[in-house]
Amino acid sequence: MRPETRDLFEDRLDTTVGRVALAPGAVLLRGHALADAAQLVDGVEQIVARAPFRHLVTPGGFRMTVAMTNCGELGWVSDRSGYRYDRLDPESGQPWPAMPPTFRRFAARSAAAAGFEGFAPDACLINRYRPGAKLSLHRDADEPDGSQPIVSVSLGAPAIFLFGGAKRADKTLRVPLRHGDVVVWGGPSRRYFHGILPLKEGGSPVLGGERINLTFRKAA
Ligand code: MD6
Ligand code: FE
Repeated sequence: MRPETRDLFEDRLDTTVGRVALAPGAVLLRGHALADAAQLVDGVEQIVARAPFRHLVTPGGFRMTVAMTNCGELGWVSDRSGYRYDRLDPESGQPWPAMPPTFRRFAARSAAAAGFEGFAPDACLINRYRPGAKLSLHRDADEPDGSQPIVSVSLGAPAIFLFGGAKRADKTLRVPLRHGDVVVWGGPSRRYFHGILPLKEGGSPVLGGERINLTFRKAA
């Protein structure tokens, strides 16, 4: 995209409704989770009762500002030895809570709406942002099958999603994500750099000012 075109696109992103293509294989479905939001939040509460949110440590030794947990057969974890998917919650030594059937169905439906039929996630990473929490630019590259998309659901407070390119230094698009928005992301841009800017205070009373993000993956 030429820089001028990109700026115009970015200016309009905040007010767009419906479906917006962000990059090849990446599509924003505005409000696609609104009808299921209450059920998703209930599910998260039940998961968190068994596998509480925790601040993981990066291989470099930094405590992440985002708190995380998982449901499904596999959960994403980080510690001093690296990043990986694990069948067990390292805090409890027990398997991660099962992925609720409503979560599975919602993820498959969202993927299909973006053109990815037959998506069967086995991992759901749950991120919790309180004001100030952020997620630095990263790539999701721990899933072996890059042909499978990631379905990402935003709940609660709004945040700015930075959507970059194949290289860390590529210019990033700023995408405002709000309660009920879904991003389905696969294809050529599946391993692009992305992140979340520090969450603002008082962004939304929904979920008491917190933001919850669910990312559904096929990790085995
Ligand atoms: C977030 N999301 O929205 C962070 N990764 O809180 C991600 O890091 C992400 O939204 C891969 C695919 C979609 C995502
Ligand atoms: Fe990611």
